[in-house]
Amino acid sequence: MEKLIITVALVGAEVTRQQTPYLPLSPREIADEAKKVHKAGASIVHLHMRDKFGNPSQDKALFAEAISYIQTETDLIIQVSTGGAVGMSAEDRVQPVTLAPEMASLSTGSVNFGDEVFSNPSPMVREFARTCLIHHVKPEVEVFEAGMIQNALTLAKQGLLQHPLHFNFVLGVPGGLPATAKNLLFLLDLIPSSSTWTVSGIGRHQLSMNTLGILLGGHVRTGFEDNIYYSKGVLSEGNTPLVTRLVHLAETLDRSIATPLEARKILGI
Ligand code: KMH
Ligand code: ZN
Repeated sequence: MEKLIITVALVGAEVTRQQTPYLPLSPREIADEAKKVHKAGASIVHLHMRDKFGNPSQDKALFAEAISYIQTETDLIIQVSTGGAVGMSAEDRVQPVTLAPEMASLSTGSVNFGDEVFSNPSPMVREFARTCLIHHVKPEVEVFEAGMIQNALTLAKQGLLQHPLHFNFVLGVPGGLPATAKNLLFLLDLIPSSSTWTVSGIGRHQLSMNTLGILLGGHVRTGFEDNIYYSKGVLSEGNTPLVTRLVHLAETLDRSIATPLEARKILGI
């Protein structure tokens, strides 16, 4: 099997300091957290930003500040979010892509998201994909529901996504596809064989989905965006313990860990 790429979604858009005091918020705090997970074995950081009140923000200046620290202090692959938070405008969401990071997330369909709707109409997704192409940014296709794979294949046919595609299966969002082994295997059957893939599990499903990713030859995403607990009722004291546990688990299961340089080769960046 290929070496394992560990992505860390350091902060997300929904988690609050009330839920965990370990959540990084400012660009400097996010960069410090990135440095720690880099040391622990991560090769990609998935970035969201927060404004000075801790609210989710797609402000390009906040991204630019965090990216500049991370690029100076590590060789991590930076993946900006184009999902932002539910209800943000398309113009806001796409802003960080224009900084030309190496990667950006790209959700290729709409999905219920708790009591809300994470809205991704096709014309908007095409526009985001076009912006990625213009800035030479590799999209990570975020799959919350099976139909989003077909939408990505349609984008590829239209020349808006380039093979080999890279998918992230985000399983266990309330309103989306549940985090089960059967669902993961079903999704794997739908992607082109040239693709790379990673898997994220929400909440208590994070560790089980990551374990399947390691065993099945995929890659894994961990981090506070998806889960703030180390074990039932016990908060993780930062993102790093989640990464360290995955490194041990992967090594126990005979998967070695990709450096950022090796991850770039695997993903064709
Ligand atoms: N915050 C969610 C509504 C992404 O980063 O691309 C969407 C999200 C996906 O986080
Ligand atoms: Zn995200």
